[in-house]
Amino acid sequence: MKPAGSVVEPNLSYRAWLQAVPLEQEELRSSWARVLQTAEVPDFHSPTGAAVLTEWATLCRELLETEGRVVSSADTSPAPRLRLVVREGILHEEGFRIRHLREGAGDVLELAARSEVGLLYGVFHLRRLMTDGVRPEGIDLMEEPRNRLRMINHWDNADGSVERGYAGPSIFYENGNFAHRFERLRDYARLLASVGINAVSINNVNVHENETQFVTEEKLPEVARVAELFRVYGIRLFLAVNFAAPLQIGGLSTADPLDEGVRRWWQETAEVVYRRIPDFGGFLVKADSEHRPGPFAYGRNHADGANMLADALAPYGGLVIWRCFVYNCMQDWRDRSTDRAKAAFDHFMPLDGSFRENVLLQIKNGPMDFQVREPASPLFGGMKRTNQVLEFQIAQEYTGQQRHVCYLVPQWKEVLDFDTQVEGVGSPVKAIISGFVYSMKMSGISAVSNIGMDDTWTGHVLAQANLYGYGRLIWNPELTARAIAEEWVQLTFGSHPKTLDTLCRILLDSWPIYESYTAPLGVGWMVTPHTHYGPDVDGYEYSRWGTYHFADRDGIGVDRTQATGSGFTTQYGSDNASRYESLATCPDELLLFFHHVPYGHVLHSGKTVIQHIYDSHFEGATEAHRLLEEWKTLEGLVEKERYRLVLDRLMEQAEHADHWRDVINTYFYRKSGVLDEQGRPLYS
Ligand code: GCW
Repeated sequence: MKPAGSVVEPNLSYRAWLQAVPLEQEELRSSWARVLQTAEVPDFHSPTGAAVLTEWATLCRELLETEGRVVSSADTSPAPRLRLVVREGILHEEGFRIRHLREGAGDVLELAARSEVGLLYGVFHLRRLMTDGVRPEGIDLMEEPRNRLRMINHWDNADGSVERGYAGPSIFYENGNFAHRFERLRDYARLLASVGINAVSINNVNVHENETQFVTEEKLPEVARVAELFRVYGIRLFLAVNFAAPLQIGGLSTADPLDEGVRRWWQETAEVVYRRIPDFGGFLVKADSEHRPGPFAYGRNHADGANMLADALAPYGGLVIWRCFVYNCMQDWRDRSTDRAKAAFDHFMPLDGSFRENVLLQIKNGPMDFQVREPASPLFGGMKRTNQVLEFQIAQEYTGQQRHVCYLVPQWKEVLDFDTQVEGVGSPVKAIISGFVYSMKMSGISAVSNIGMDDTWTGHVLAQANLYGYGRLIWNPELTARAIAEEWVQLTFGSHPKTLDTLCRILLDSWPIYESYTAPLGVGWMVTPHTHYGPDVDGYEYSRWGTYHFADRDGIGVDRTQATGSGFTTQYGSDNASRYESLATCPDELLLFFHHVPYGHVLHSGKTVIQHIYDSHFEGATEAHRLLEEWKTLEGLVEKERYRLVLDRLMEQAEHADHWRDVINTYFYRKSGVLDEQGRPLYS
């Protein structure tokens, strides 16, 4: 890292984790310069090859402050070099191997892959190794992604807005049209490729009229230009489609998936799309969910709908990613027999095995909706004969909206590591999703994007760690949250030990802190309706959305047990079902997700529920202030621009955490009448 404050570039936050930070240690720098300065290059066959070379030259320039030199593979002089090789036999199509070889007088760093995109991933990996202080001598490593589909879903609208977007307007669109920000799109594709993302859907799953047009002859040339930019970086483009498109733009009188005319319309549409974009990824569909059209209107089921689209795409190798976020959003809060958490399983389990080979069901990580804490969806492990995609949300809709720092990698790891036990102990979600437990034709992970036009991409500089971390984690779910945080800090802010230590602590503590001053013990919600920012304990309590906490003067929580509640617990494999069913074994952090208990109920921690609520909220707010103080110790170590940006956010967070604390504590004091054991103010 350059000495503090010496970097005057205005756009450091825009560069995110691809900074131009020369290696500081002289010895390290010269040993890398030795093997990287000269590159032996094969004949490349696609623009991806050119991107590989650009990235290598960028490494030389930005990390080694030297100009790279290219030689052809026919050059046999014994000078040290980086050898780029495309070779059959490397394990995975997108994997790569990096080896240090001694060849006569010169040493060679060989980067081999089966594809040009594998080489691209390899060059980005070199950047990580260099920044981490690894020396080239002795390197021998192989990397391959554990998940085949590694996707980002944009919820961007053609009018330029982003549903649940917290980082400014869309980078893709404005005023109902494509915005043609090609440079920015290229920079974005590069960021995504640097962490191994290989698929992107570019429009909101709530497909409005303007975006429905994207599959028409008129709009496809624009889509194709975007696809071309992403293609260079190994990223396939998908579109979210409106199930009622045959009605809306096709001039048909029905969208019934079994109607011949409808089937033909989608086939013709697929043909038109693939003529323009031969490697088009496929369609992403939100159907019969939150008022979106779907097959139910015609008395058909999700398999009828998904398979019809799948048949249209199959001739071209296209995929249908069909979302399982289906529930009754017009619930009557008086109706205690309906439980939203059960809905996805109830809808889709009976259809397991009836989907085409090119259909993937996309399942949100939890049964509700991206809350700060939820159990894993029971569909993981439940469905055994259907291709699956796990859906995370990088956008912090319910976790502080990129105004609060909330590093989500630890949360995602808990989901991936959750043992479904469906094939005995040792069937974690990550092994199901990667296709390891039940072989799947295609599977993977996708997540809702957190980027926009903001200079920082993500609104909060520290929220960049979530985008980075998402890519790294789904490439290899065995990486620890700490290791990923360390990589990100070093790439983004340099390797000063104090910066590394402080920022890793801030990141790793942030999710538990956010959890402790917001909705307690897994109960979720308690947010302001519609915006979902800030506390409103009863905001959704008497609404149609199925999101209740049932707090009264005696207790709180949702009874989802088989014995006395909705029976959601039975959707899990047997050991997990009984673990969640019993108060004796249900983990504290999910207690109120599964049980309704009196405020005096004693947790495994030894505290009563009410005292836990008070304590966690006082501690959480104190901790939020501590994050701010920790950041302040980095003044002078982090350059001014990003120091200020993060400082502002953390100040807002600390103040807002106090607000959460007081609203939640006061609410539960008023309901329960129980005083805080420590006599702290409850603002009665
Ligand atoms: O979490 C909810 C969001 C909606 C979103 C929906 C979904 C795109 O509040 O904004 O719509 O989930 O996932 O479809």
